[in-house]
Amino acid sequence: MATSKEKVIHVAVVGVSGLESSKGGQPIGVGKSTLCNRFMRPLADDYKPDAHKTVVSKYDFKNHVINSDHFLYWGDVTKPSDYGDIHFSVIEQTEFLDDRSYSTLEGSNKHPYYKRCGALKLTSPEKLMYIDSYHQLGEEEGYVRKVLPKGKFNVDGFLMVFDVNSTKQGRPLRNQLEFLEKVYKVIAKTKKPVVIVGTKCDEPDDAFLNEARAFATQCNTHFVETSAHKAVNVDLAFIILAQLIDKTKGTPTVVLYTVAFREQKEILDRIVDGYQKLLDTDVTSYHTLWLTKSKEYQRTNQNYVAYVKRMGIANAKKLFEKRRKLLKEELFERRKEQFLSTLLKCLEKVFPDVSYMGESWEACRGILTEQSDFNQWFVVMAEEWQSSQYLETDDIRIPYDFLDTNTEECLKVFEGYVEKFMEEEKAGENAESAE
Ligand SMILES: Nc1nc2c(ncn2[C@@H]2O[C@H](COP(=O)(O)OP(=O)(O)OP(=O)(O)O)[C@@H](O)[C@H]2O)c(=O)[nH]1
Ligand SMILES: [Mg+2]
Repeated sequence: MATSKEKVIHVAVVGVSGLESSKGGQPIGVGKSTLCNRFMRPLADDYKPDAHKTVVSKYDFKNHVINSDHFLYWGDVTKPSDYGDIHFSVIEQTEFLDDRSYSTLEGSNKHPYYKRCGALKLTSPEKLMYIDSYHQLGEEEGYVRKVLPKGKFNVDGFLMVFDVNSTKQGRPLRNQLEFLEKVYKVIAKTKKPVVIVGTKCDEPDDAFLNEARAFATQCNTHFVETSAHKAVNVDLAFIILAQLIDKTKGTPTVVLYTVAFREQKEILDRIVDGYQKLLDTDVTSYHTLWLTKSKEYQRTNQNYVAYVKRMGIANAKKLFEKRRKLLKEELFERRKEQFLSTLLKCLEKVFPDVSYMGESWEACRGILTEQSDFNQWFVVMAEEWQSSQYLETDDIRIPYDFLDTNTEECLKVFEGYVEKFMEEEKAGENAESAE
């Protein structure tokens, strides 16, 4: 949080929206909200890429979050940089459409959207910080209530979004370019710095990318390739703008997407590796419970905390459950081998001569149950052997129901024993006749 003396950089994020979005293609947003979302609330569990709809009801449009304006107040955030902390306050210029008529809703500012994008002094008394549109609009309760300070926002600079992904939007490049050129003319008059931000660079279209670069050159400014989905270069775009606004914050240095992506990936790989190692060493029984462990890790383990930050709690749980499943499978396998080995020993001991074993495995089973030393080889349990605590003991006696659930393997042991016995007997006879 900035103190009253520290400078706050007020950023307006602009780009195609509303009716412009649907020109010549599907009305899919260019990524303004996701860029803001990743920047303001970067944690994996706070990143909601598909929860920022701008087609709303007249009723929701009046909600304090939208407040009948075509801009959203995303709140304030402090980011570290090589030149110290930088404080940001961010708004997104957008255009809300009526969910019935698909026409632009009538807001407080009556200018066309491209002109509104260049507005420097925004006012909206009691406007609330926006988080997401799915639940916040209907039920503000449960959401942090932060009011736009004094109901005013004075823009220091602009991030102009250029969507470089063509496949999903189906919107011709020309339409986006024409719109941005119109916006740029308005912004240029304000004399405020602007940075062109390539969005969705994780799925770029080369023609769009080249055009976006050329457009930035034409605007005589920097072009930053970002991906909100992959959390690449998002902070950098805002920091470069801050450096253009406040010269004490250093010289802007653009980092290529490929370089930034590689760095991110290396960090992510280390984080995933750290959490996996934690699970491998710390979770040694499949009875370990996620609820207990996740609470403990949250308090005490940096690897876990870092993993949840980047990958989210659901993925952390998924890896944890995968580890438990593996442990369970390994234990089953180990115990199965032990029981089959006990079965072989049992057959050798109880039937030194196979002619007493019965004609079939089924018959042999019957005979085994009648043996006086049955309990030396078998254990009868109330619950199924797979769900039994018995699996985690050192007892290598065979759970009796194991013979039912693993008939095939038991049959193999039985047949193998008979075969070996016959072979040995034959070998003995041959040796005798040779003498
Ligand atoms: N591949 C990819 N898709 C993205 C990225 N960021 C956003 N999208 C997708 O683009 C769509 C629109 O994103 P928004 O951020 O809502 O777009 P917007 O510019 O705010 O849209 P409006 O405010 O309605 O004009 C969503 O379906 C996102 O999932 C990204 O980094 N990579
Ligand atoms: Mg939006």
